[in-house]
Amino acid sequence: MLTEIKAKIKNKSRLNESEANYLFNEASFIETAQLAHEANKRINEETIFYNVNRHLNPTNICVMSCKFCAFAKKPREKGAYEYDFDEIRSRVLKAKESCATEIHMVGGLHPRWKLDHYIDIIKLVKEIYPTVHLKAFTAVELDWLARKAKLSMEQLLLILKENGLDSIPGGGAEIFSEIIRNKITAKLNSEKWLAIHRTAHKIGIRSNCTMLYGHVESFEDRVHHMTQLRNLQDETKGFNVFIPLAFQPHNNHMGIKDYTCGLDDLKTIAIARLYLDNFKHIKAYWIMLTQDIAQIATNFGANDLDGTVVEEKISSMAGGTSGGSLSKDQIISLINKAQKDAQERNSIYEAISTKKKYKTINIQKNFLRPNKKFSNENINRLINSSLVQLGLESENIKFETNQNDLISVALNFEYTPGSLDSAMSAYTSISQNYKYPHGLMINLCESQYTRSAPPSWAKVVDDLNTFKQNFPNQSISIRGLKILWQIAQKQKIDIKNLFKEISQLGVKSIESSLFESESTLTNSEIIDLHAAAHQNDLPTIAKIEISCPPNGTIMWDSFITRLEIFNQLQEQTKGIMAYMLQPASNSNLMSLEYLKALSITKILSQQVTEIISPIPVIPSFNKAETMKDTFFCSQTNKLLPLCVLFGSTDFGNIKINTSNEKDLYYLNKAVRANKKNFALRLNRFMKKEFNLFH
Ligand code: V47
Repeated sequence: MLTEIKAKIKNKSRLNESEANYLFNEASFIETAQLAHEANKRINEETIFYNVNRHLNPTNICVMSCKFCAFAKKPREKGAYEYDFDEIRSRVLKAKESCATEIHMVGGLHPRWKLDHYIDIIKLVKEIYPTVHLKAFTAVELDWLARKAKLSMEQLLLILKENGLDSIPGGGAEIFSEIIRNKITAKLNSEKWLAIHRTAHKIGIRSNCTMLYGHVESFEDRVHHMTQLRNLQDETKGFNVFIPLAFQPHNNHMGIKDYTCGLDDLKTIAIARLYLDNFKHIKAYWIMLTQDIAQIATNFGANDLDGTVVEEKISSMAGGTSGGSLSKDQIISLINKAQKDAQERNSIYEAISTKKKYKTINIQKNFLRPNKKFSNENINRLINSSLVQLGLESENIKFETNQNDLISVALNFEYTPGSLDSAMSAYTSISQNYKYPHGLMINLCESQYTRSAPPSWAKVVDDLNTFKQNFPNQSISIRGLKILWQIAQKQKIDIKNLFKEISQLGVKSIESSLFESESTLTNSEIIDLHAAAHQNDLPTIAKIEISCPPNGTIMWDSFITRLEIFNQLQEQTKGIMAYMLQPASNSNLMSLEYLKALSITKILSQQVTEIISPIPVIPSFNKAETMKDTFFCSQTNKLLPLCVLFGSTDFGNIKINTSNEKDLYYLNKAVRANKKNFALRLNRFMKKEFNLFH
C-alpha cells in the first residue's frame, strides 16, 4: 500500500482513512516521515514559524471535571484562583514590554463570571495593548458563555469580535470519537465543537484546531478526528493550523502513567502533515512535546513551533516538563540547529521580521585527521543531510548478522573496588533470586559523577580472584578503560602486560566508562589502548564522545576522526564489539544531534554492527526527570525509541544492584514501539531474545 500512498502524495491526491490507518499501523515509519518531510518542504520550503506570544489564564475555576485535566479546580479547592483586573493588567503590560504579538487567553468555565465580565477583560487587554492579537476562548468556553447569556453562537461571537476578539484557539477538541470522548469528558460533543468553529469561520473569525492524543484513543480514532477537521476545512478554509497535543499524564484522573513516546509524537505529526492536505500549517507544540521532540518534528512534517509562551499552566500542571518559557533567541536556535530557517509570524501566519537562515556546517578543511578514510565531501554531505534522510540511509543498511532485529541491554551486578565482603554477600543474595541472565561488572570508576584516582591494582586483582573463586561460571567484565591506562602508568607496567594479566584472570571484555572523559587521550593513545586489549583476547566497547559547546554545533571533526581511527583498528583486530555514543561532559547536545551522530556512525562504520545508546544513564539527557518515584518523561521514554529507529542496537548496561523494573519497562517499550525484539546481551555481545512481559 505504501507504493500507492507514495504515488498519491506525489500527485497531490488525497489520502483516504484506510491509508492513514495503514501509515499509523503498518508502514515503515522512516519512509512515512520522509514523505511528510518532503510534503512539508513542498508547502513551506525550509521555513519554520514561531511567534512571540504570552499565555494568560484568568481563572482555573471550572464547573467541568474532565478526566485528563490538571488545570481546572472547583471554587473552594486548593489552588483555585481568579485574577482581578489589576492582575490581568500587569500580565498584559508584561506582554507588551516583551513585544508579544499575541495573547492566548483561555480559562475554566467559571460558575459566576458573566459575559460582561469577559467583555471587560477583552476591553482591558485591548485598551492596554491595542495592536496585540487576542486569541481567546475555546469552543467549550464559548458554548458555556452563549448558554449563560442566552445568545446564539453567532450573536456571541459578533459581540466578542466587536470588543476585540481576533481569533479562537484550538482547545477543547480533545478527540471526536464519541465513545472515547464520553470516557474522558462530559463537555460539548464533537458536532457542537465543529459547529462553533464553522460559525466563527462564517463571520470571519479564523481559528486553530487541536487533537488530544496518547491517552485511551486508538490510531483509528486519531484518523477519524483528523477527517472531521479536514472536512470542515474543505467547507470553510477557516483553520490556521492543526496542533496535535501530547497527553501529559500527571495530576489527573485518567490513570495513565506514561508520557507519549517520541516515536508516537513524530508519527502523529508526520501523518497529520500527509493527511491534512488542506492545512498549510502543522504545529509541533514544544510545551507538550518537549523542546527536543518539537525540534526533531521540524524534520518530520511540522512547520511551526508555537511561541515564547512565558507562563504555561495547562501542560505544566499535568506534569509537562518542558518549562514554560523560551526566549526568541532560543526558539531561533532550536530551529536553525534543525537546519531550518526561522521565521517569526503573526497569529494568522504572515511573516514578520527578518528570516534567520540556517548555516551549512562544514568540517574544517585543515583539521588533522590521521587516517582520513572518508572524503570531506562525503562527510559534509552527511552532516548537512536532514535527520530523516540520515534515518532512511541508515535503515537501508542491513547487516548479515542475525542479531540486528534484537535490541539488547546488558544486566550486570556492579562492583566498585572497596568493600568486597558486603558486595559478595549482596551479589550472592541478588543473583540467587534474579530472574534474568546477568554478568558481573568490575567498575573501576569510583562514582558515576566523579572521576577518581586509580584504585590499587593489587587490590583489584585480589577482588577479581575472589569473585572468580566464588562464582566460577560468572562472566566478568571490567569497566574503566582509561583507568586501566592510568593504572599501567602508575605501576610503570606495559599496558599489554596488564591486559594479559586481566585476560588470564578470566575477564571476558573491557569497556569505557560513561563517566571518564576520553577526549584528553590522544588518538594514538586510545588506539594503542584498544589494540592492546584486543591482542589479549579482550574485546572492547569503544566509546565515542560527542562534543557540542553551548550555543554551538557538534564538533564533527573530532567525532569523525575517532570513528575513522576506530574503524581502521577494527579492520585489523575485529576486537571492537560495539560503539557507544555519548555526549561529552558539559556538552549541550539536543536529541536531534545525538540521532544524527547515531545514524552517521551506522552509515560510516559498517565493520562495527552494534551501536550502544546508553540513554537511561546519561545524566545530561535526564534533566527533565522530575517525577522519579512514579513514571517519568525523561529521554528514556522520548528519545530511546528514536535511537532504535536511527541505528542503535543496544541500550548499554543496567545495574541489577538495585531494582530496575522501571528501566526495563521503558527499554522494552522502546524496542516494541519499533516492532523489534528485546534481548539480553550476554557474554561478548551474544544476544538472547527475551520476552520481559508476556
Ligand atoms: O483543550 C488539557 C489540552 C488544551 C491536558 O490554538 C491537555 O494555538 C495534554 O488548546 N495533557 C488547551 N493536553 C491547550 C490548547 C492549545 C495549546 C497551544 C496552542 C493552541 C492554539 C491551543 O489542552 C485542552 C486540552 O485538549 N489538555 N489537559 C493534559 N493533561
